[in-house]
Amino acid sequence: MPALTREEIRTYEEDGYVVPSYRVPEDRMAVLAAAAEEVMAANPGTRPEQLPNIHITNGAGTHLKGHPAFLDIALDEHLLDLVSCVIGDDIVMWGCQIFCKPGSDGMEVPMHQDGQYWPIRPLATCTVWLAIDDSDRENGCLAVVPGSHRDEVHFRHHTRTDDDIVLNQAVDDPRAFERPPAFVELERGQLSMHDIYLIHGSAPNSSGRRRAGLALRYMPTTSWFRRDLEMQYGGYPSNFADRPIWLARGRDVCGRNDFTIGHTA
Ligand SMILES: O=C(O)CCC(=O)C(=O)O
Repeated sequence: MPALTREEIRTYEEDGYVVPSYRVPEDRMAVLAAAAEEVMAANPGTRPEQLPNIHITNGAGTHLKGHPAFLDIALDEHLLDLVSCVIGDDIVMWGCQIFCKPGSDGMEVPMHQDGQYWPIRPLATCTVWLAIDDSDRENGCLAVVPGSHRDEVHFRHHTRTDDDIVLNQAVDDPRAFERPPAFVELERGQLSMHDIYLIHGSAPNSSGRRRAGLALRYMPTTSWFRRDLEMQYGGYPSNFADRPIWLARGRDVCGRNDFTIGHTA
């Protein structure tokens, strides 16, 4: 059973992220890579860095066409074993997004924190970021500020107006950058896990090589996915009202999460 070692759990708690030794097997990665190609081809009007909800195939809560391979990996028992080491055994899977930066023109993701536009109370989520392509500094791998999650605060963000960014919110509080960023270089099939309060982002893709990754979002069921909250994501309002969420493991501890909405075609 792959699960995090005690050392890996300590790293996650202290730094806000960890790269576990576990890798998703190559046969599984080949299926995901092919599914990613299909999703990008099926959604030609959307930048490949901006493909949320691609695990949803019935259209509920999303305007994009998804693929069932992403729901399979999002509910994969090996990944849930890893996630349970940091958020416990009662787990909601609520999101799955491709961030694919094409070679040469892949866009920057400004350094940011996610919690400000997610309708989860209390705020809690572990993101698993799975490398579909090798991901390194040249092609714009994930960058994180280690330890920036520790006080569970949201640092000041400002709105950027450039066209070629994935998200228009950027942290601009100098205290947030007291520690230098770490670059999370991964080979295809490797993954990182990070906390909801961690500052993270990524540079544009300056290489000729594509950099595709899959972000999978998990919250403990002690939190409530608040469908009634209208959030602002990247500058535009996001409606989470119809979004299906999955009880991936255990039971709904807070007793307020709705696992029926969005699950019918
Ligand atoms: O893939 C990236 O470069 C950014 C990912 C990200 O912002 C996230 O997982 O929340």
